[in-house]
Amino acid sequence: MLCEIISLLCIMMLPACKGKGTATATREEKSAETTTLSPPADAVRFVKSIQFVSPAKHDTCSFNQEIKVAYANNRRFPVDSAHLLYNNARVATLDSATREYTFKIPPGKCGTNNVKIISFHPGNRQGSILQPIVIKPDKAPRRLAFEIVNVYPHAISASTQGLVYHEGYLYEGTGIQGESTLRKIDLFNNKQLDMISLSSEYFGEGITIYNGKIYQITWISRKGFVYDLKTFRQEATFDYSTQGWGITTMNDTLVMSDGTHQLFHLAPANFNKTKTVEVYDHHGPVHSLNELEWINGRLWANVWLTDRIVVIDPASGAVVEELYLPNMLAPAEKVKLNVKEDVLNGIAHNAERGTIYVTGKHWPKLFELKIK
Ligand SMILES: [Ca+2]
Repeated sequence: MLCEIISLLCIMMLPACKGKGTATATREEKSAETTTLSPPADAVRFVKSIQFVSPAKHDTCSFNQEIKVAYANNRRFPVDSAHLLYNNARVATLDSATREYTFKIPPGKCGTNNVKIISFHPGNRQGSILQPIVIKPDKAPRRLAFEIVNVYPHAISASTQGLVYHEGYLYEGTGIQGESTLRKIDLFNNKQLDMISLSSEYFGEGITIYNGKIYQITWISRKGFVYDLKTFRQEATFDYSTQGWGITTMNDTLVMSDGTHQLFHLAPANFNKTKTVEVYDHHGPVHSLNELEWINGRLWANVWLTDRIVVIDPASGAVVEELYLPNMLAPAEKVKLNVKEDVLNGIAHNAERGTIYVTGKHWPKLFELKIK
């Protein structure tokens, strides 16, 4: 009965059906169901009448791939017709004899999407089923070519977790408990202009700049800090519910990674989560997204423990380009690093020069790259 009632409410609330409203209304509806002895003759009655044959829950498809949707009905409920919906938009109306339909997945968002069927039965009865499926891009990312246009010294004390270039200066957030800092660097004169240390309980992670403030997140403390850009004076703290890995500014939105394949949109004013984007390439979810940078309409992300930077379409979450940076350091430089920890991390964008800066944890060098 509960399923029937939830189905009823989902249909009543089309096109969007989720969250607290359903639970509240369910109680009201349950009450109505038990107190009404004879509903009006023309009222729609919602029944558990159909089930999916395909796709299976969390089946994976690609954009532009054809998907066969098939369903079966309970013999007690012959079907007059049915609507097939994809993400709550109607794809087709099926007649009484048709139980399957094939359609092409339109380009949209990666990750979880929904197929839904609403069935219509004699006696003003309706059924409804919903199946989550997983969608990934249909194309491999384009591999970017690059040239190194400058090499700068980088402090080997810095376990780079966040990197931003802003109005002539490089800002760096570093990690490790007891060693975490925020730094301002004059790259062109090889001078560290400012540095503050985080309290030893915090493992510093990504940084970004928005509206004259620096935002710095921490790994597992679920605590972030807001500093004045010029003075480095801490002005506020904020909380969030996930791990903190990377952060960047996308127009008026902060975007944060937590080491999974998800990116979270956060409102700078209150740090409330406004959207979640799932990042996929043509193989599947891209896990371990780390340091971030917003460059020319795309989100760039280091993939933790790899030499790979992925370039993400912010709307769909699809990895559209990728940059591989192996062997940036000479063997003599690499032997001084902890190979398991001191990986490529840190992306900053110099919009005036049309270049990007990359480095790694405890790397002795920072590279300026031009993408070809
Ligand atoms: Ca960055």
